[in-house]
Amino acid sequence: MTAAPTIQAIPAGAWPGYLDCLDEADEYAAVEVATGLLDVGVPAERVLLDLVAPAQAEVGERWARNEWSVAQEHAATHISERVVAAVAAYANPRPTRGRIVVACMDGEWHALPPRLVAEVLRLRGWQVTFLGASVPAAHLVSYLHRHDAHAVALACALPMRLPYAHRMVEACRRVDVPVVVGGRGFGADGRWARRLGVAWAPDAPTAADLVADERALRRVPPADLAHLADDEYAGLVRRRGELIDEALADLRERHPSARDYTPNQLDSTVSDLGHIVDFLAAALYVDDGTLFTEFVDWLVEILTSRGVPAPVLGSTLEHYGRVLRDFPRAARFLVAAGSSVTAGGPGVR
Ligand code: B12
Repeated sequence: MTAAPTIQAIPAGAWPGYLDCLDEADEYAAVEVATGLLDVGVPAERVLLDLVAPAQAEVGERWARNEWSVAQEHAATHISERVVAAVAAYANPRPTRGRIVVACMDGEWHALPPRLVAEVLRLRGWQVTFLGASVPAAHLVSYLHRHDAHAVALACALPMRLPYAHRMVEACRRVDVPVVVGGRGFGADGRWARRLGVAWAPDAPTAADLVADERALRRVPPADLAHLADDEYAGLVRRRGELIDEALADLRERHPSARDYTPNQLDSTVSDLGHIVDFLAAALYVDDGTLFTEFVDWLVEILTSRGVPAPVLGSTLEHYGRVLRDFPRAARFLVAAGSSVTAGGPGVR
């Protein structure tokens, strides 16, 4: 008897075909591409990590370039969720190891990345409980009290959620369950996880290796947050609403066209002004101005692709700098990010 052929990697042709399925919102064809790969022997883990994950990153790029609407992004993400479910059902592994609880930080709605991690852990024999998006810390802890978990894997896709991430990590520690974190929110090299004193994995396979080594999971240097004693983070968070209102008034004053914004434009503007405060607060929390500059560079690209000129953002950063002059760290971060805007930012053409 000859064994079925086993292809270890995704064939080059599968990728554009799969993206076309997402583009055309054809969930049946997308599921067929994925299960077709499983049929020819591609391991389920490869389908999840080398097909679904990079396709989602491409979805994000298309949205960022304003080529795809929010609706197209939502449709594509829904299809990816269907594909993940189909791959999981096809592989159908039985647990042989302890329980890992996988959850998103409070306020974090990017549930698909940790879902991929959850499925990889499952494929490697763990019994996984996936709690999904935005899990409040208190609820996570009471869940951990009731279920004996070997470890918790916490996801954060947006750096602005890092202060919440820290609270959740601390809450898990109080019930003595080791934690591994992951997702784009911790920085490409995980440097903000190190600042928060928690084990970090860049990807699902590394997370799987880490949870299998409980000592490594617990052997992490403690959090390094002495800078929080200056109260800048807490002060900024307390003034969040007032800061956004004032920044909007300043914007209307300096750029009269902003007075005629449609309700949708106004919504996006208020949301952007809030994100500026939230990312600045997160940068203060981990005491790293590059967190804020990276966010501002990203925002310049988003706004430019939607026809909003970068100087509008520059003047808002100057405004925040003026009203936050008693916050020396914040003022420094704002100046650094402002110079990046003036210089054109890395992605601005
Ligand atoms: C789909 C999507 C959404 C969906 C999420 C739905 C869902 N069910 O997940 C929705 C519509 C909710 C959404 C909302 C928003 N999103 Co969004 N989203 C995305 C998108 C396109 C795909 C996410 C994804 O599935 N990625 C695929 C995974 C596999 O990639 P990954 O993160 O690299 O994951 C790997 C590792 O990081 C690691 N990992 C990931 N998580 C974890 C967890 C653990 C525990 C471990 C160990 C490892 C680990 O392992 C993974 C596999 O190896 C990304 C683009 C992108 N590049 O990711 C934007 C993106 C993350 N979103 C973005 C933004 C800005 C937002 C919004 C703020 C938009 C808005 N204005 O409202 C909101 C914020 C909502 C919130 N509060 O959480 C930006 C973030 C930019 C930034 N500066 O931080 C991105 C990058 C888009 C872009 N190109 O600009 N989004």
